[in-house]
Formats: sequence, structure tokens, C-alpha cells
Amino acid sequence: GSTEVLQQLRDKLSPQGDVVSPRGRALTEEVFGQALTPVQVVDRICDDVRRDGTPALLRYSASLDKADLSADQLRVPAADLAAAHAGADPELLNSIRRIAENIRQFQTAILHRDVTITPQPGVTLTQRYLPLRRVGVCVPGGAAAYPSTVLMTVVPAQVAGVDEIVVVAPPTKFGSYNTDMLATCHELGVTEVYRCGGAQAVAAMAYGCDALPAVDKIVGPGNLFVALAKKNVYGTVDIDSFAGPSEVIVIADQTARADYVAADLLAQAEHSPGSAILITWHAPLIEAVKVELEKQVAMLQRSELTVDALESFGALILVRDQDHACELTDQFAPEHLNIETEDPHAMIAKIRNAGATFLGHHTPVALGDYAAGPSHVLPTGGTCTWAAGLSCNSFLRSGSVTEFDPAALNQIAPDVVRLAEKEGLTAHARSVTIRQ
Ligand code: HSO
Ligand code: ZN
Repeated sequence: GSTEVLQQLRDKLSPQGDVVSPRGRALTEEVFGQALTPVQVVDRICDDVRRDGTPALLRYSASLDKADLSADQLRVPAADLAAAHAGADPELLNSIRRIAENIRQFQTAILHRDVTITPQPGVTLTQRYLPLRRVGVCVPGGAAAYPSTVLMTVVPAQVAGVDEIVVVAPPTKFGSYNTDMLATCHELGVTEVYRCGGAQAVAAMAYGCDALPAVDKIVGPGNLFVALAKKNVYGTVDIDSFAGPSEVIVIADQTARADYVAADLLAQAEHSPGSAILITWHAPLIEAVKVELEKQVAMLQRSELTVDALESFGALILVRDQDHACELTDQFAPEHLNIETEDPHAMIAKIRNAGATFLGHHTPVALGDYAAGPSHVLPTGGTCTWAAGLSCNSFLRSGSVTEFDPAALNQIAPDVVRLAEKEGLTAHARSVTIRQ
């Protein structure tokens, strides 16, 4: 049944930390001299970087990323950032400026503001929000370059008022040698970019080393090793989430166009690994989408990878009706939800679990990936049942501020004293009665 299909997909997509590609396995065997699970690999790397600092970071960059860098080559020189910007396609820079403005506008609107109440005369209670001082952003660079991830992490952090924003990207042509990525950093005013990636970069940012001072929070996507490392260092620093492969559920009805739906499924599968699931109660759509998938996949740059992802993580699911579609969606709890039906508002009202939702026939997920305003860093693997996507508010911490005047103290004192005495904490009680 469809429930079982989705459950199997959910199990396959949730990174458990024990599956790794043959290439990854061979590499870690070569580096560690024995077969280790990804969790063991990440434990070793994090311990080594915590203990040895910069030399360990550089050692792992050399052995795992095949990048022989010295300590002073780790940070991208200001001149390289400026040169990447100067040499960038002017139209790309214009797009980046417009997109940054879209993100800024939305994030500014949703930024938490201090709240003060006066529940009674003489009492003020405040929740205040303060930005984190220094944060680290992971930008992937294995299979593709992601200037969009720079935008979707850095701009929210800037809106929150973070003082220092650090970007790390692996020392690869798609990572910290990618001029579009560097130009984006420069355009946004990011000056601290480091050529390191993987678990070693996460550990360096968490524990700090001579070459890379510690941050307060680490955000941004990455491969399994990055995700496991973030989990490993949580508690020393904060992290945004434990992210796995990207996912979409498209809910479509008889008003949907098969060519649009197929394009949306392919866009997600293109992430490879990426999961693309169609749910519909309109049976003819399934056949029509199949035909369109065949037709369109041939036109893609990454068609082989995309087919792989569709075959391993894709599904076209026929359900009884709208309610059944909503039920299954809630159960799967997708990172992205695209509702291409006659009345998408009626559908979303019945669905609780989705990281980011895109409504109607004219709102492909790619708008959110690149330009709309909400961040594309989202909870995957079913974690949207308890986690939220990244936003400016992810870069704030709150604190409370309480103030009573003498009359208000007298009024509340008996309740405080009663509870303090029940707990046997008479010093607590006395700190109140001494003031009466
Ligand atoms: N869909 C990805 C974000 C992305 N797409 C970046 C293209 N570039 C995770 O939300
Ligand atoms: Zn995407």
C-alpha cells in the first residue's frame, strides 16, 4: 500500500550514519588504516581537531580533500574575494542583489522583537532577543557550487544582527575556489571565508583553532559527514539541524499540468540524492507524468544522476481522495510540499507537517530555492514535525528581564515563600521576606 511505500522511502532517506558510498569507504580505509563507520570516522576527526587544532584540520584537508594547504592559505585572501567579485558576470551580481533584497525584506518582517508586558502595576516582564556574536556557515562544494546557500544563510544572519559571519567551503572547484560563491560572499560583505569542509571544518568552527576562531552556532547543509559532525559538536555550539537528502511531495489534481509536475519532480531528483514523490487522486495524471518524466529527463544536464535519484527515491502514488493525500503527506512530513490543485489553500489547511510549502500552479519549489525570501535551509528526513527551517530567528537567543517594585513584591511574596518552604529551600524564602 501507499503508506508502506512512503515509510520505506522515509527509512531510506533518513541518514542513520551507517551507509556510505564505496568511494567514501575506500577513502576512509586509506586514511584511518581500517574500516570505520561514518560515526566513528567523525568521532576521530572531531577529537583530533579539538586536540591538535590547525595541524589536524590541515592534515584532514590533505588526506580527505586532497588539498595541501598551509595554515596561512586556509583563509581566502581579501584580494581573491574582491577579484572574484570584479570578474563575476554583472547580471549574476544584479540577480544576487535583487535576491538578497527579497530575503532581507521577508526576514526583517519575521524577526522577533522584544516583548514587554505589565501584568499588574509595579511589574514589568520582558523577553528580549539578542543576536549571536559569531556564526559559521557550511557551504557545500562536492558535486555543485551553491552561491544560493550563501544567500539563504548569510542574509538571515545579517538581518538578525550577527557580528561575525564565517563561511567554510571545501577546498574544491565547486567549493571555496568557486568564483561565483566567492563573489556572492563579497557582495554580501562576508570577509571570513575558509578553504575547508567536511567534519574537520565543523570541528574547527566548534572548538576553534589558531587559524579559525570558534563560533557560537554552525548552520548550513552538507554531506553525511558534515551532518554527523554537527551532531557531534552540538552542546559545545548550537547547530541548525541534522540534514539529509532534499525531498519534495507534489500533491496534484486534475487541474495540474503533467509537464509542470514532472519538471518539479525532476528539479528535486536533480539534487541526487533527492527524493521526489507525486501524490494524486486523479489516476490519468500518473501516466501523463510518467510520459513527461521520460521526455524531460533527456534534456537535463545531470540526467543520469537525476534518473538514479528518481529510481531510488522517487514514487508516483495514487490515493483515494484529498483527505488521503493530506494524511500521507502529514505522515511523511516532507521538507518541501508543492500543492498544485484547484484549491491549494483548502489543502494546506489540512496539513501540519511540511518544512516549506509552495502553493498553486505558478510556484515551483525552485522559486524558494533561489529567490523568494524564506531560507532554503529546511528540516529534512521527517524532522519538520519538530524542527523549523532556518530564518533570521535561528540566529537569536532570547533572555528574560524581570522587575518588581516594593508593593508588587509584597503581593507575590506569600506564594514564593510557600513554595520555597515546600521545597525546603529556606534561604530562598528569606531572600524575599527580608525585603518586606
Ligand atoms: N532544494 C535545496 C536547496 C537548493 N536548490 C540549492 C538548489 N540550490 C534544499 O532546500
Ligand atoms: Zn533545490
